[in-house]
Amino acid sequence: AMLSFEKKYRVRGGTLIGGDLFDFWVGPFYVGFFGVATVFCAVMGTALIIWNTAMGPTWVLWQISVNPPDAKYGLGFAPLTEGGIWQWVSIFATGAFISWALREVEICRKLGIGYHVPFAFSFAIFAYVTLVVIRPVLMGSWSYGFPYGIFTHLDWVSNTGYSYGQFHYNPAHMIAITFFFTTCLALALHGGLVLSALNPDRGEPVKSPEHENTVFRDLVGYSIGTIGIHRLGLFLALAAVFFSAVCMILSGPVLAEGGSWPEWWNWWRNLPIWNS
Ligand code: BCL
Ligand code: UQ2
Repeated sequence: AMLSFEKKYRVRGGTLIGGDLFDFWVGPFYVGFFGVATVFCAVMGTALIIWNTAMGPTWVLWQISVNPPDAKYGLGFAPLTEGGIWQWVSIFATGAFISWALREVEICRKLGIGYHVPFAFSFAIFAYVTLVVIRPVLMGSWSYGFPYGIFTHLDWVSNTGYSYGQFHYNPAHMIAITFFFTTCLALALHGGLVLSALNPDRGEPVKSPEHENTVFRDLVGYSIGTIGIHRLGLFLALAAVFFSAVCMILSGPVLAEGGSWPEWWNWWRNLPIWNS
């Protein structure tokens, strides 16, 4: 069913490519050139994963894995059954993610709103591309990409972490984690505050943003404000993902594989202030 406001916002135009050709909806979904591109890439990637699985050794869901090539193939194309499928899945995955972001852009243009949503999603894409393209290219081999499997990607994270000693000592990883946790704090405060104002006792009127401001002014002497909390939330979430990508560029391309994050901190231990 079409919601009452939906019709009003189904306007022509705003497309980046294809003009009017794909400018239509299927049910609630806007299609556009990039809707077609996303579906194409997603179907191709999924078909490749199923094909890879059909060649064995298992259909057990959490053990299925599409693995990157061996290090001996460097940055070249590998034979399909020796990592080539992983390379094509990566290409189609990247194609699907970027198409999805551009479809978001087209929708924003239609509505005449800001590009905050595709801008934010581009950070997630950047983190993915960092892991399977930027870092492998900087390290000289596609073998550094992570495998597409439930258990196998967990094993990759663990193995990769331990090949730099103690990964908790990675400074950008520390910052990323701190931003992730702060994001949760901010959303808990925000969700809690909004619900507390909008769900008064039975018979009581709904409370205003001034009540919301007052809670935090009484509590901590400061309110960031109703727009401010959303700016803060977006910043915290994007910074979390950005520093995650940075932490993986530091692990390998900067601090060579087999290096040690705990030992990296020796510059601090050796500062002349306490080391004389
Ligand atoms: Mg660590 C990474 C936290 C312990 C090794 N680690 C991360 C970061 C995050 C984190 C900061 C992952 C988030 C991220 O980047 O997302 N680690 C973390 C925490 C602890 C921790 C909180 C903890 O102990 C409490 N880590 C350890 C231990 C090491 C370790 C000490 C192992 C022994 N950690 C590593 C390694 C890595 C991390 C190695 C990383 O590679 C990772 C990282 O930084 O990656 C950049 C980024 C988000 C993405 C990449 C997702 C992209 C999504 C794409 C664009 C869209 C997908 C669409 C989807 C397919 C479609 C869905 C279908 C629809 C729903 C229908
Ligand atoms: C706020 C405000 C909101 C909010 C929240 C605050 C009326 C509805 C949660 C309070 C936020 C503060 C004090 C900043 C906290 C800082 C960090 C780093 C978590 O003032 O305005 O709008 O939802």
